[in-house]
Amino acid sequence: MAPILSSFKDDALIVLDNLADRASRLVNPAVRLGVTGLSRAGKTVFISSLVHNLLNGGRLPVFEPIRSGRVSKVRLQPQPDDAVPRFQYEDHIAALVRDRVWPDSTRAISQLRITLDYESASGWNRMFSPGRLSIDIVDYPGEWLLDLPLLGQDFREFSESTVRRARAGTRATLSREWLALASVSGATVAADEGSARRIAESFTAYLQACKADDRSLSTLPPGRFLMPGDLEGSPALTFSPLPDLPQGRAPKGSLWAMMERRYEAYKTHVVSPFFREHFARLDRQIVLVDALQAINRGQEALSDLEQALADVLACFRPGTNSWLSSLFTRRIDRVLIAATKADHLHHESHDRLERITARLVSRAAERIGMSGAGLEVMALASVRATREATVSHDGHTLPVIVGTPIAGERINGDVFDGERKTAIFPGDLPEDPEVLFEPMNGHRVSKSTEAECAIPELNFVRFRPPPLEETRGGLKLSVPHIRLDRAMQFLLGDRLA
Ligand SMILES: Nc1nc2c(ncn2[C@@H]2O[C@H](COP(=O)(O)OP(=O)(O)OP(=O)(O)O)[C@@H](O)[C@H]2O)c(=O)[nH]1
Ligand SMILES: [Mg+2]
Repeated sequence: MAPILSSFKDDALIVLDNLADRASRLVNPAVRLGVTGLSRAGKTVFISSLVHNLLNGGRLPVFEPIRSGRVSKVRLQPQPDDAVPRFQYEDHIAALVRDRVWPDSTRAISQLRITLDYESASGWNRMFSPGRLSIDIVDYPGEWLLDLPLLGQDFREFSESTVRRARAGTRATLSREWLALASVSGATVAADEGSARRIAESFTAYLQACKADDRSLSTLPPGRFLMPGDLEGSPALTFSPLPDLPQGRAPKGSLWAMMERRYEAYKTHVVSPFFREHFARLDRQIVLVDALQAINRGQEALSDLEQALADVLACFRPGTNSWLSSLFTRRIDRVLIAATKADHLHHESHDRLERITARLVSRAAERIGMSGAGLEVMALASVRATREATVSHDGHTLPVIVGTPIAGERINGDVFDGERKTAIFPGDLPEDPEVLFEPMNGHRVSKSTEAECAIPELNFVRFRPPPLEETRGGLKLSVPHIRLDRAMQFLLGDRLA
């Protein structure tokens, strides 16, 4: 294994960055909160709602500094890093609150600083602390995080692990064309731009097919192949892992040598700067997971998500022997894994969603010694788009959720116009998470065991963001949520103590 990054240069840069951060914090205390998750997991909505609730005195009873009334002033301030795009809070919140549409997808890193003036809870601290904390929120794609392990893999290791996964399960069908093309060309043929591009395109098409596949499949690295941004078409993105590499080194002038060089360029120019400039400087991290979607898609999707989360967690708590641990004195000391969009379920199922999410990360957390302090799992909705109710049906009382389906959504052939409300029975999650993880349980054994064994059929409808309630005086309240305050308490509470 070649710990490419553990060069003196990178080490020193990270240490210097951290020292500079620390020095500026003596004057202006700040905490860097990373918000990540795969695309569409709910990052933009989470940050918008969190900031809106802080700025507008939202209902945050579990967030102690707010509950106890110690926070006197909250405001947005210019962010510390001039080279990073600003998180466009005003646009996103206008979409959510004014237009009642979900904000547009965002494809790159962005940052926002929110500053709180507060009175410390302890008399001792009140004497010394300036009572001001800046929270620098950094929104970045989870796909970039999945790239970090590449820093510790050479081209051969990267090729082997990618090809192994491509030959297993559902992926085997999706990868056929790419693998055939890459095998026919052969690693040792002379390099030429045309075939390099064709193989790279075929590899990218395979990654896209995995992502689009309904049955399952979390994202695989390299992350920028799915979100190229301004790198589209550059050599650093025109490579592919190669199957069945022969022993020894890549022959000079071969396709293999060309791919290897470009893979290294990807690490140097894409992965390493992200690691150094952003990831290594975070203090706290929330990883948003669309667990409901994976549950709905079935067992293979769940185990795929479990694997992706294991890869993600390994970035936060590198083991003593790993390439990452040699690199930075760990700064991230709290990680929250949050299942989002819990408002698609009746509250009776929220704890169950939480248990399923905990099961998704428990094995990985144990393996890397991260269970317990520093890691928490919860189910939340950054924006609560539904209300709860009950309806009577055939003499039974059913718990339902009520909301306005997005225009064009269908339920049993009924097409919604974006104005009409409806009540749906969302379905139940199983009490025992294990049921979802054992392959056999997907097959219904007999009528009598169906109730215990069946994978739940969740009714999934996309709802519009809710209208904001008004006070009697006509004042709009803040965005409604589920357990957002609990997340804030875990991530930030101690820094405002
Ligand atoms: N009902 C409900 N839907 C949500 C919630 N959060 C996110 N969503 C839905 O999930 C979609 C994606 O949310 P975003 O916040 O844009 O996700 P993202 O992670 O920023 O996505 P990218 O920018 O594409 O990476 C939204 O358009 C909503 O449809 C929530 O708390 N409740
Ligand atoms: Mg986004």
